[in-house]
Amino acid sequence: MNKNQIQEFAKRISGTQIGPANERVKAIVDRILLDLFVLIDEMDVTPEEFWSACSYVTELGKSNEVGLLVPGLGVEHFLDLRQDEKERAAGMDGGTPRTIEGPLYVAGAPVCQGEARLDDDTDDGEILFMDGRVLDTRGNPVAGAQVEVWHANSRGNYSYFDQSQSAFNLRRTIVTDAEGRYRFRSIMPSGYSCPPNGPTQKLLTLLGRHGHRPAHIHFFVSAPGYRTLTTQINIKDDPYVHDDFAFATRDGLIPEVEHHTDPTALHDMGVNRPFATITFDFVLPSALDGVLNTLPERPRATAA
Ligand code: MBD
Ligand code: FE
Repeated sequence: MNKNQIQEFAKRISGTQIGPANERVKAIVDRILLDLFVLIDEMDVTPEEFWSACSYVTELGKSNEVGLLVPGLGVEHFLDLRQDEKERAAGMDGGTPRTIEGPLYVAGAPVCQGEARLDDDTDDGEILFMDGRVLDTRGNPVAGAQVEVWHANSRGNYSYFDQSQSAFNLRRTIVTDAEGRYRFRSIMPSGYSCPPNGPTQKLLTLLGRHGHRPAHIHFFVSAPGYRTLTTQINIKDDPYVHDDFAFATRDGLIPEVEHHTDPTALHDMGVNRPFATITFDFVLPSALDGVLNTLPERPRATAA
């Protein structure tokens, strides 16, 4: 088709307004339609292809997998890259790298002072002790910071979404002590994989891609006067650590993991089987005008 003809029709749709519009929504929808028309025309999308895409979007929504396809197509990481750039432009620097939240956070986890046990003692995965500090960009401890942590079990499943787990299993909010320290006992997570029969994996397969994430642990780290950090650490030995379907692995987010089997070490930690340790400090930049210092609003599950 002639480009002008496409533009004329897009303009006609935009011009059917009979009352006040939300100008932002209107501008975005106008642009999406124009780009869609051009794409359909240039790629000669057939009606069958078009309607199968509509069914796909319907299925994606019905399966509640929109929040899974978004990271799978790299869009959530793209939002991170833009946020990084905005912060750089505003003069915010330093701090632990951010990486995507993903779709599996649940608000309302128990709040613990300084330390917590995350697992409910039903998972026989490797015992994990993780500790560290929350620091400002000059290396001073941040006392009273909230470290919200959530991760999968040894089968790669998250409590709440996996109804077979107890409420808030592997989810806690830990408040740092006077030295900015947090620590927890848990079990080593396994990597997550997209539901094999769901719409996200269906599209990934059509793209010749896998739907696996390396084992990882999520965090929101916040304190008054600091920019809230959304991040994850990745488990170093995981085969997918540099092949994440969600593109969330970043330099600086792959700490060393030490595995301990020595009987004295087991005794000292009060455990009866081998365990792993990870130490990781979170560095928070000070809040700064002109950037988003809080979590972006998005729909999130909440449990009591
Ligand atoms: C996850 O655990 C996750 O963190 C992301 C981003 C997507 C799917 C599952
Ligand atoms: Fe995750």
